[in-house]
Amino acid sequence: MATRLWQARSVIVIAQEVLDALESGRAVVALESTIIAHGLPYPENEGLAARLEEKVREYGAVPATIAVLAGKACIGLDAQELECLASPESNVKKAGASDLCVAMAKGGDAATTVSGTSALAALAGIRFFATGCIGGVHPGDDFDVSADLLSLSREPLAVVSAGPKAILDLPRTMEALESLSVLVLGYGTDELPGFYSRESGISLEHRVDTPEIAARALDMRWNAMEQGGALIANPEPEDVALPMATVAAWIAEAASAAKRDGATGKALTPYLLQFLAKTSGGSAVETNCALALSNARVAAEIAVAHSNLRRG
Ligand code: PSU
Ligand code: MN
Repeated sequence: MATRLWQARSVIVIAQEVLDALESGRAVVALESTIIAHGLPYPENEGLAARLEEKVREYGAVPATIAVLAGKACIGLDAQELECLASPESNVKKAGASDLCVAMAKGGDAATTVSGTSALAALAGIRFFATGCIGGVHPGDDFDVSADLLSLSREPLAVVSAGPKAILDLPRTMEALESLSVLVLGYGTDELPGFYSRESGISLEHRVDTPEIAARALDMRWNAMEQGGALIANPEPEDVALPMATVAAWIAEAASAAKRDGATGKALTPYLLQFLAKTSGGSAVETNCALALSNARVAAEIAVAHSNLRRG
């Protein structure tokens, strides 16, 4: 109801195709914009923005990329808006859930992180969201905890991700997810995927192997139990996975460079990703794009299974 009021005031703009799909119970998959504006270099980011939407459509769902543009919280962007986000000249801010209202009040542009995207997707009634990897607890600073974790706990959304980013302290991130009562579901795996590599050495308690079982578990969680979000941990495709030891060496280098250059707070994750893109000679970017596309496919498949279940 509240969303409708703000929609009427044109503060929250839901694309017509997304609105029609939501109203008729068809599958919708939210996509974030920070991975485009801050997570990947140009022009790979521009190509990925369009391919993520195509992938969602290919598997039968409607894509809704989310961002704040000229102060409007947009749920569903057109091709031109996607290009604008990816442009190196655009200089958009990075917005988590708590930053959204300021970007909206000032009429600014902001790319939304997992937490920012989740807040807006949940407002619109979207239940599925594909990203690359979520944020979490940064090593060496137990207070640098991404707002992504609290959003996962709060919003009834399934976020499909290749685990938390390998730049993080993965055991502490898993502990934080547990404390926040976030369901972590391994998708075709018993091990938490480690972003660029398929392994992390951390075993998962829950595993599902089909979109139908995932959809059924999520439906119980949200509709029978009235509980919050879930992380669907989907390992990247084998052909682009990088060896864990190589990635660990790059990350150690990236972390000391970040310290030297004083990259902290919101700038830290984009700094580390940019460093890895360079140090890996582009293979980190290739893997990041491939895993994001694989997550878009899985999110669409589960969203379609969930829509079929609800329409029964
Ligand atoms: N997945 C990627 N690349 C990214 C991100 C996700 O493959 O850049 C973004 C997401 O928007 C996520 C953010 O929410 O990184 C985490 O930032 P921070 O650690 O500052 O919360
Ligand atoms: Mn942080």
